[in-house]
Amino acid sequence: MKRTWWKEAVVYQVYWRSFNDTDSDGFGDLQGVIDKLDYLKELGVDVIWLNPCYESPDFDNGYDISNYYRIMDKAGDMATWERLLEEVHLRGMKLIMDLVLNHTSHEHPWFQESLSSLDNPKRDYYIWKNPKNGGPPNNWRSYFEPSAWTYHEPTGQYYMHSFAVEQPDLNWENKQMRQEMYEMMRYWLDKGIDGFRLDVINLLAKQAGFKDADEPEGLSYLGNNPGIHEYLQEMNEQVFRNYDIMTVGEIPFVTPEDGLLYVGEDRNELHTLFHFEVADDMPSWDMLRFKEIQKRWYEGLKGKGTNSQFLNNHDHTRQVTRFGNDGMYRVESAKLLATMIHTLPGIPYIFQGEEIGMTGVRYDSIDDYHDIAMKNKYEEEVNKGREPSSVFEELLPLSRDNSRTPMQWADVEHAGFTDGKPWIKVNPNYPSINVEKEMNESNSVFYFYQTLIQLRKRNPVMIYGDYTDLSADEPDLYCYKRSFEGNEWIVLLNHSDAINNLKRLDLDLNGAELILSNYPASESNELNPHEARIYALS
Ligand code: TEU
Repeated sequence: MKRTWWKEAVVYQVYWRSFNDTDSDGFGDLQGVIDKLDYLKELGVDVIWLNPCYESPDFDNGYDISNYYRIMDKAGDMATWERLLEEVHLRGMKLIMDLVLNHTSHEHPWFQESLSSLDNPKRDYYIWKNPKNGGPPNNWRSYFEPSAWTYHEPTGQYYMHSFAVEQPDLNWENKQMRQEMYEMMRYWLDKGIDGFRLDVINLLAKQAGFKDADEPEGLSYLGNNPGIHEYLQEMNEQVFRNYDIMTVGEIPFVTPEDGLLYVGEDRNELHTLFHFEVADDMPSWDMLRFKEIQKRWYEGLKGKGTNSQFLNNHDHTRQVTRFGNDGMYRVESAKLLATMIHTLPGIPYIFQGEEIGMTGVRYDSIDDYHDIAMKNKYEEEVNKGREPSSVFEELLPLSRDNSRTPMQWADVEHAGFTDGKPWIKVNPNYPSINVEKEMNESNSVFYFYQTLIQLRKRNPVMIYGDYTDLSADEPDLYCYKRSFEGNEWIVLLNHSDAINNLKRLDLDLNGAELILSNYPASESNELNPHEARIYALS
C-alpha cells in the first residue's frame, strides 16, 4: 500500500470542554488547548482531533450545531481558533475538525425556517413525514429516544431524528443542502485544517420507503443504506480530493466488507473509519472475540484500505476501567492496552487522559451526570415504572460521562482543570492519577506512550506490517507477528490478573531482541499479570 502521512500518524482526541479551562467558566476552551500544545508535542502525537466547537445550544455537547461558521462561546472565538491552528502547525502537528453532517441543532436557522410551513424551501432540508394511523410514520427508535420521530403540531407532520429531539436529521436527497454543506467544508479546509472526523457519516442516506423495522431496538436500519456511497463520492469529488487531508468516518453497524466500500483506496470516499465492533458491541473484555474481530478486519481491508484502532472515545467508558484492570494493575494494564492499540494494524487513537491511565467514574446521583443518552434512557425506564436506583445502577458502567470527566493535570483543586466550578465533577482519584505525577516518574504510563509513539516513527513495521495471530485459541494471551520488508516483530500480551506461561504458544524467540516491556526486562517464559512485550526477530 502507498505510504501516506495519515497512515503513519498517531491521533490524539481533545475533548476540549474537559481539557483545560483558562477563563474559569468551568468549561475547557480553545485557549486551554493552545496552552497544552507543548505537552502534546512532548507526548509525540501527530494529529489532534478536536471535538465539535461550533456554535451550539449544547444539548449533546456540541454535536447539535446551530451555526457551522462560528465558534461556540464556551470554547472561545474564531480568532482563538485560528491561533490554535497556527500554533498546532508551528509545532509540526496537524488538526482535524469533528464535523456533524447527519443532523443540525433544532436551533439552526435552516430548521427554524423548515418549521415555518410545508412549502418553505428549507422544509425539504429535513425529513418530514405525514402521521401514520394517527402516530409516527414508523416504529424506528432513535439512539437517545424511544422514537426517531417528533410531531410538529402547527404543520401536522413528524420530523426524523436519529439522536435527540434537538438534533433533526438532514435530508441528503436535497441537492441544494448538499451544496451548502460542501461549501461550508471548503470554508474550513481553506482555513488550512488537515481533515475531518465525520460524525455518524454512514447515516446520511435513509432507508427508502421508511418502512417499519423488524427489530427496532437494533437501530442498524439507520445506517449503511443505498445512496450513501454516491453522497460520499460526490463529497470527495467536490471537497476532499482537492486537499491533502485525512478523513476518518464514524461508521457504526459496519462489517469489513461494507467498510471497504467506505475506505477502499480505489473508492474515492474516505481514508479510514471507526467501526464499533469493540467499543459499542463488546460490553466487557472477550479476548477470543477481540482476536476474531481483528482478524476479520485485517483480512477484509488488507492491502486495500486502512483501519483505525481505539478502545474508547468520548462516548464510552475509559478503556482501562472497561477492558483492563483499573485497580491493582492499573498501570500495567494501561500500558498493555496501549501496546496492543499501537501495534495492531491501523491508525492508533489516544483519547485525552488515556496517556496517564485515567479511569471511569462512579457518582452517587443521576444529578451528577450530564450525558443526554444516559439521562434520556434513565427517564424512559423510570417512566415505565421501574425502580430508579436499579435503573441508575444499570446505566452507570457505560455512561458516556465515564470518559468526559476533566483532564487530571495535578494534585491541586479540581485537578488543575479549572479555577471555577467544573461543568462535570472531577474524578476523585486525581491526587494519585495526574499529569504532573506522571511526568515525574520515568516508569509512568505517559512515558510508555511516548516510547510507543517514538517507536512508530522509526519502525514502519508497526504501520505497514502484515499481521498474523499466533495465539488464536488462548483466552488470556494475545501474541501476534507483524512483518514488513524483512523485519519481524512479535507482540506478547498477557491480558489477565494471573501469570501465564508462554510455552503454550510454541514460539521461537531465540536471538530475539526485547524492544519494549511494561515490566523490568526478563527472559522468563512466565508472563506477569498484564505484561506486554515487544520483540524484534530480525
Ligand atoms: O456518536 C455516534 C453514536 O451514537 C455511537 O456510535 C456511540 O458509540 C454511542 O453513542 C455509544 O453510546 C456520535 C458522537 O460521537 C456522539 O458523541 C454524538 O452524541 C452522536 O454521534 C450524535 O451526533
